[in-house]
Amino acid sequence: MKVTLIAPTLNEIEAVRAVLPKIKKEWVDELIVVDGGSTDGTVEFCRANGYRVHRQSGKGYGNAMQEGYELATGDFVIEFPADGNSLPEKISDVVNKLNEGYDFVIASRYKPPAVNYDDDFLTSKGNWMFTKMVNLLFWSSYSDVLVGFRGYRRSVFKDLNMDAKGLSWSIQMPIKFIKRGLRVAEIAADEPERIGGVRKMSPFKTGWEILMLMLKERFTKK
Ligand SMILES: Nc1nc2c(ncn2[C@@H]2O[C@H](COP(=O)(O)OP(=O)(O)OP(=O)(O)O)[C@@H](O)[C@H]2O)c(=O)[nH]1
Ligand SMILES: [Mg+2]
Repeated sequence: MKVTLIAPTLNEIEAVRAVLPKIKKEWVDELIVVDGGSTDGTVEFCRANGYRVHRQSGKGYGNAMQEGYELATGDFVIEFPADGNSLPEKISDVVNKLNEGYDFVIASRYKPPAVNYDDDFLTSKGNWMFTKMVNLLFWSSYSDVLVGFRGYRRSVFKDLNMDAKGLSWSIQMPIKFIKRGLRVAEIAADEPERIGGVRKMSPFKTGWEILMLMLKERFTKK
C-alpha cells in the first residue's frame, strides 16, 4: 500500500529542521509539506532539502489538510503536524493498523502507555472534555479526538464530506468516521513538547469553534 504523509506548517522552521529528516524514506512513499504562508524560512528550508512544498491557497488548518488530500496519491494518508508534537517513529504503527483493515487510525496521546509532555492544565482538561463529549454524543470510544497525528484510507475520505476549515478539522474527522460506521482504531503515541515556534491553537477561540462543529454534526445526518 502506498503511503502519503501530509505535514502542515505555519512558521515551524525549528521543528521542520529537527523532525522532517527523521521521517525515513522506507516509511512513506510521498511527503507533502502544506505551508500556510510561513515567513520564517520554513518553505526555503524544505525546498532546499528536497521536500515537496505546496503553498496553501486557502486559509486554516482544515483547509491545509483538504488541499493536501487533493494532492495525495497514496492508498493511506497520514496527517502529521510538523511542529515537534508528533513522533516520526510512530508512523509505521499507524500504517500497520491501517494495513490491518481499519479506515481511520488515531495516534492517541491518552491511550496507555502514552505520555503527553506538551499538555498544560487547560489543554489536558479541554482534550479530556471534548473527547468525552464526542463519545457521549456519537457513541464512540475514542481516547483522543483532537490530536493532529492520524491516518486514514484515501478511498473512504471523499464520502466524509469534511468541510471544517480551521483546527476543528481534527475533531470533525473522528466524528465523521463514526457517523459513517467505518472501522476506527487507536495506537498509543507520546506527545513530545513542540519544538520552537508558537502555538496556532487558542484555547477559547478554538474551543468555541469545536463546540459549534460538534452541535452541527449532531444535528445533521451526513
Ligand atoms: N498549513 C497550515 N498549517 C497550520 C495552520 N495552522 C496550524 N498549522 C500547523 O498545524 C500544526 C498544529 O498546529 P499547532 O499550533 O501546533 O496546534 P497545537 O498542536 O494544538 O498546539 P501546540 O500544542 O502548541 O503545538 C503545526 O504544525 C502548525 O504549524 C494553517 O492555517 N495552515
Ligand atoms: Mg502542535
